[in-house]
Amino acid sequence: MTKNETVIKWLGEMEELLTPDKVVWINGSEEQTEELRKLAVELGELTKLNEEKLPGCYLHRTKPNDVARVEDRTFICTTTKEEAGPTNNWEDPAKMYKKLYDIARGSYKGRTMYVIPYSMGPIGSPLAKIGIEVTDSVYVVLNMLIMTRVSDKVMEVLGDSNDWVRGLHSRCDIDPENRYICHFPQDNTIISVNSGYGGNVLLGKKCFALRIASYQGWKEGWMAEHMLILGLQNPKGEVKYIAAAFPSACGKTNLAMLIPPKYLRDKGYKIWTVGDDISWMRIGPDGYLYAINPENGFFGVAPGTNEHSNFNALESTKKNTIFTNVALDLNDNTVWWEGLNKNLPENALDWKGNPWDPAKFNKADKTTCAAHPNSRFTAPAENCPCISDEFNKGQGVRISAIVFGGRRAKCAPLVYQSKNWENGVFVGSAMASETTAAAAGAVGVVRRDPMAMLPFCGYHMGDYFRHWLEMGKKLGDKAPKIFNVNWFRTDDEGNFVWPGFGDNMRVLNWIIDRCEGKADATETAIGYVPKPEDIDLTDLDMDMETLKDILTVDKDIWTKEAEEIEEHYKKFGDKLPAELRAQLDNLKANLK
Ligand code: OXD
Ligand code: MN
Repeated sequence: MTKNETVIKWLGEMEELLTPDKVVWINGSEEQTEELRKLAVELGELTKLNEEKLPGCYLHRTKPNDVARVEDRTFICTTTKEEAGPTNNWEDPAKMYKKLYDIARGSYKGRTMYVIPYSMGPIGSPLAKIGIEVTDSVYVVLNMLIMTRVSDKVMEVLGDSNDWVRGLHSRCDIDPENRYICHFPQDNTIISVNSGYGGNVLLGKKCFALRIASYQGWKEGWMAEHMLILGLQNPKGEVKYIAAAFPSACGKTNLAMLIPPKYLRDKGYKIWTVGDDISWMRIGPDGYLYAINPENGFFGVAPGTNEHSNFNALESTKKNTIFTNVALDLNDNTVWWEGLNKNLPENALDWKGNPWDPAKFNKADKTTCAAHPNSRFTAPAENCPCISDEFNKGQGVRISAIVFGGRRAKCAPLVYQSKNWENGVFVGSAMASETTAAAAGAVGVVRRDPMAMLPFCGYHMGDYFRHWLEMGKKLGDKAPKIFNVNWFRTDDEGNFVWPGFGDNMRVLNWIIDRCEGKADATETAIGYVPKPEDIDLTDLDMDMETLKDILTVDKDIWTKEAEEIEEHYKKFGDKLPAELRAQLDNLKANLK
């Protein structure tokens, strides 16, 4: 299938280690894909759904012990522990290879080794990269066929190059005690054993496109970020692009596919989606920052997705989609999840495949849910009604603004602009979100998640901050402007003040106006905050006083915040760039 010596050698080693009965190359053709779907149904890995209502859609259930990413079993295996840094689990590469090979040895016996050559990013794009994943799971193959670009052309583009990422996935016994998701950034290698859950086994996604790619970006002078990419079109038809990073449960997919309020739609405003999770960014020949979404589909959280919260995401799941761990409505062989609609199915199986009793459903008790709270849809990006024309173009979109955000009840204002790139890196490095009642544990606990990359940065975070600063120096005055948003300010009763969802467009418009020098701002201790009159409240049931309130920067709260950032920074020791320490000192001085 290939003349590439490096590929032939590695695949030979994999065959010898895993001892499959046969080897099948995946080529992305509809014919082969259809055969694999049929096989998956025969094997009981997929259930075919109602062909009229959900054409080409299937349901999959994972083992109940295997429903989410496992951060405590995720390792960065660099030569030294120092290189992986204080925020990653580390193990010596030689020791880890031995352990994983011992676990995986012979594990494909009686099974097929599928070889998936895939491109992250449009095939042949100068911003794209190639990977090869071997797996013994048809479910993984079918998901990779949606999430990445798989085709014979990938091997043509690779030629005899050694610049490709090796990925070994073996289901083994889905044993949680022996589950490991390991990265060897210095060898371009990923090994994942004993899991069948997407985030652990679709190796193109978090493992390659973030952990390995962040390391590659550091070495090669580009950036791999946990960011959505959207295009904002104004009534003149001009489109400006924004990349935005949020920790999980802050509505990234919703923002990426936002539908503007009616009065803005009527004027001709529109949002185009380029990506909902990952952004690869490089400096283009003109000196500006360009981004591609390396993925080809959406691996989105199902619960809470409905026609009001995210019409475009829901539409994306109406054909050729694989649902994982949602409920099966036996009445019409379709799927259901909490928050899809108010019609709790009377005759359904829950995500474990057991009969589900809607009478026992209690919103506050996750164990009574029909769908697992982390149940997912794997949907082709091309299904999305607002997918950008640029999505399949390899040159990337020029990023005007980078946006950070998190859930903060009282601290961060609705939106503010950092004073410059260095100050923006400081804002990103201090990013945090508060836990909600929806998750187990105490409510309101602040978790620092720099650039939303805490679980995804493949090297020392101090070096990662340094890399951001270096990129800013290279970009100079062509650098995107950096902003921070907070949709989650609450009133004294704990209710969200800002309506969020489509109305976030009002904030995005201010951001773009700032980038174009069209909007004014007030300088505060933390950065530039909008003048209240510059956030358009047309058709919104909100008065100026309320808006002013969520734009305030409270000095006492921020003084405490600065102390917490100081604590957070201690973790990075002498790898913390002096520029960021100076930014913190500056913030403290501004607050006096
Ligand atoms: C995801 C995540 O699945 O960030 O995208 O956890
Ligand atoms: Mn993500």
